[in-house]
Amino acid sequence: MPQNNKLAFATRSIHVGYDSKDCEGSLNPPIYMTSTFSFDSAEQGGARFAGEQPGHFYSRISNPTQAILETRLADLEEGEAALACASGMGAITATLWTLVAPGDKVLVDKTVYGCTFAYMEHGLKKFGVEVSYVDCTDLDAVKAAITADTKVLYFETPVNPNMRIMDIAGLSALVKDVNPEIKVIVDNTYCTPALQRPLTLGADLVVHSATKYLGGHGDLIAGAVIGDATTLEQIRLVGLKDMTGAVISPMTAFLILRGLKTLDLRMERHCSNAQQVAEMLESHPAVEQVFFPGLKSDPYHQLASQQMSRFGGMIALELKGGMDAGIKMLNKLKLIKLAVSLGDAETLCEHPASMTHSAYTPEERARHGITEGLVRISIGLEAAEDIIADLEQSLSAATA
Ligand code: 7XF
Repeated sequence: MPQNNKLAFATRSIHVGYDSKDCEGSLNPPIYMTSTFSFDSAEQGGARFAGEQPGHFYSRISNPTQAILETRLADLEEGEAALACASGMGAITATLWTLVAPGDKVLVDKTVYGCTFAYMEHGLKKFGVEVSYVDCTDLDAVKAAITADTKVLYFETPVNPNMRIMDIAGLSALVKDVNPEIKVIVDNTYCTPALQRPLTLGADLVVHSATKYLGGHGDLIAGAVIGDATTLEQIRLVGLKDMTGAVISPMTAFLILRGLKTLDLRMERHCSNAQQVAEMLESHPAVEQVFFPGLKSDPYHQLASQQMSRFGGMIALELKGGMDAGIKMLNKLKLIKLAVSLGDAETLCEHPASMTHSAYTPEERARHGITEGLVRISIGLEAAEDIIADLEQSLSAATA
């Protein structure tokens, strides 16, 4: 395929990194199920281990199926290089273990996915890394929190689960102005590069749970990090190879390549379904508040319009009856699955306080902006009217 960056996103999601001419015309890339690679000579093996010669030598470091996925992900996020990992947590931990040392400081937005918080709070801190939390929607607060030891600014946007939105360009410019060495890391799981490309807005690294929209079918666990080639090589050789071993399997890499072929198409449908659902919820008498940047009433609507091409497929809401009403509603769902994870064809609904964000204590949740009554919906690819009908019946049943 022509390496022509003028090809549209949807086309690149299907073609980049693989040419069937290289593999006997096979339309889909081969799945290289191998742990090791034989050498032509002892010298060649030594040169590959020393990094003096390109080529695969052991699948904990690289594998040809994984390499196709990495080329494609780097292209879609507009980065130089990518590393695919065994999970989103594998990608996040491999990245941070590579970038920080005892005494360094990591600045984290006050609300992040539960296990990311647990890793920061209990993992990094245990090894002498200082972690502090800041409201990244407040640029002055971020500026004031940066010290000489700060190595990383880390945030999600939109935030899991409360849908706050960060100004990626504003935060990146601010950080670089204070100290260009600080790495700005954005978790782009909720948007995917189909909707938002943080590297083009000034961020240094993007991390993903590829378990979600990138894979897109709820049948795998995987992650990725994308950024400049030098940092990615360090993450591969330190964070992945030596510190986590969180290597993706070739089969999983293949499944993500398959999922990526429909990423653009799927995101379009997730977004249009979510817009319709959010508008229904906003006018529903049982609903106290809807958190969705596509609503004109949402405080982040303007910012989201600038940095996202569409508003995504994730919605959070609070019911008038608080947590009790939320739990009742979850228990009344019929079509919609009561499950964590997101970005699947099936609409999934969950209760962050007791599920995805249960790694926070109740006090921490209160401090970090996660309310006990919040309900999260990952809008799937079913017909919007069927999703809406199930939500309407569950809301009526829960508030009857
Ligand atoms: O290691 P994973 O592939 O599950 O990815 C971790 C992860 C990283 N970043 C974000 C924004 C995530 O949402 C996740 C995983 N979140 C799932 C969820 O919120 O439903 C995990 C289910 S407990």
